Amino acid sequence: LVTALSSGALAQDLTGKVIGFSQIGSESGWRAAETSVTKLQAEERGIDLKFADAQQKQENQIKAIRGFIAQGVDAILIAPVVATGWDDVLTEAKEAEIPVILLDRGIDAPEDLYLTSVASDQVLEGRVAGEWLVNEVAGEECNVVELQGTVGSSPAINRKQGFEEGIASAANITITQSQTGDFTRSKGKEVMEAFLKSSNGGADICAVYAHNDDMAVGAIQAIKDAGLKPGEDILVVSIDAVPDIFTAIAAGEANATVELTPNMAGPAFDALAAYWANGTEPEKFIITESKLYTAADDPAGEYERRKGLGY
Ligand code: GYE
Repeated sequence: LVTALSSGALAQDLTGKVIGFSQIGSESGWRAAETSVTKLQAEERGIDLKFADAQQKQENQIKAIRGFIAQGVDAILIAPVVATGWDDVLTEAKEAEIPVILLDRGIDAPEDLYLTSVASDQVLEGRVAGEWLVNEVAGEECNVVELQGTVGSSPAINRKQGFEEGIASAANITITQSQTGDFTRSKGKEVMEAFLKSSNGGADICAVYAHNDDMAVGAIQAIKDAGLKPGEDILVVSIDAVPDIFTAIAAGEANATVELTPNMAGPAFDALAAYWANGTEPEKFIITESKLYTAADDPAGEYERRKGLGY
C-alpha cells in the first residue's frame, strides 16, 4: 500500500522518534489524503506521530508548534496555511534545535529556519493548466473565471501566477473574474454561482480554472444547477488529481487536472533519517512531480488506483 507511494528505497526504521505534524485542517480531499498518507508513512517507519489539526487557523498552528517544542519532539512537520508570519515560532524551534520540515506549502522566511521543504512546483502547476487551455481552445475567444485558493497561501499565489504565465501568449484568452473559494467545495460552488449570475447566466464564460479539484467539483455543481453542461459549455481545469475529479472527468464534466502527490511526508521522513544517521543536509527544496491528466488518461482507472493508495 504505502510502498507504492514511496520513492522506491526501503523506508528507514525510525522507531523511538517522536515527530509533531501541524496540519492545516481538512479543507479538501487532497488534504485528507495527505493526512492519511502521512500517518501511514509514519507507521511504516515506527515513528510516534503527534498530529494537530489547526482548522485553517495560523494561530492554532503556532500554538501546536509551541506545544511540540515544549514536549521536546525530535522533529516538526508543518503544512503552513499562509506564507507569512512564521519567523518567531520557527526561531523558537531552531533555538530548541528541533529540525522543521515544511510540507506542501511555502513560506516567506529565511531559509535557515527550516531543514527542507517538500512541495510541488506550484507555479509550474498553474502554467501546465494554462497551457492545456491554450491548446484546448486553439485560438477561439475564451473568457476564464478563476477560483483562487486560500488568500495568502503559497499555492493560491503561485498557481495564479503560473496560469497567467501559461496563457500569456494567447491574446484570445482573458481572465474576466477571479475570487477566492478557500480551497473548499462549498465555497467553490458559492463563488461560481456568483460568477455565473454576473456573466449572462454563464453564456459569457468559456472556462473555469480552479486552484484545486474540490473547488472545481463545487463549480461543476453550480454550472449544472444553472442548466449548463460542465466540461462542454464551460471547460473545467483544476489541480490535485483527487479521486472525485476523475469521476467528473470520466463523466465528461471536467476536462483536465494537474497531479500533486499526497505523499509529502515520505520524502520528509527520508530526509530526517539521513540527517540523523550522518548529518546529511537535504536539498533545501524537494520538488514533487506535476503531471497533467485528461479524459485520454483512463480516468476510471486513475480513480481506482488512488482509492488503493490511501486517499
Ligand atoms: O492543492 C489543496 C489544499 O497546499 C498544495 O492545499 C496544497 C493545497 C492543495 O487544500 O487541495
